[in-house]
Amino acid sequence: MSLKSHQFTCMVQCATLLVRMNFMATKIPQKPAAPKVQLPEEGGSVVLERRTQKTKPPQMYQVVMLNDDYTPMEFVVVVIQEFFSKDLESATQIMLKIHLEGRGVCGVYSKDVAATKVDQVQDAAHKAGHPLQCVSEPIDL
Ligand code: TYC
Repeated sequence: MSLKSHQFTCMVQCATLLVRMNFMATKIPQKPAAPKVQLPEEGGSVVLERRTQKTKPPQMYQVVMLNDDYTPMEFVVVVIQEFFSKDLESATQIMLKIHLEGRGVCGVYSKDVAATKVDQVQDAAHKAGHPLQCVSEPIDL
């Protein structure tokens, strides 16, 4: 049985791949060497040394609901249940805290989600004719 040239090429490529895979699997991973700082006298421009990038967790935002004298307690409880996924008991506790202390945290989210929650609450309150207000505030992690 004679091998056609493309069959032979294919076999060589396959073997090369296997050798490379074996090499990659057995080689101990090493940190790439940091590039050297090039001084102005040598090349005329300064190249900064590469730093390992540290990724920070994203800034989170708490959605705070504010008390007022007019919005009915029942409406606030429904809003907290609806938009902040709380059960009746937790929603009632949050509403009472707001009523007694002036403000209360309904949930913690990423910036965009927190902004959406604020919009949803304001929209529902406006449509129902209540002055209920809520704001989003960045929190320290
Ligand atoms: N203070 C309101 C009342 O007595 C109830 C209320 C609670 C309003 C929480 C707003 O975010 C609020 N009807």
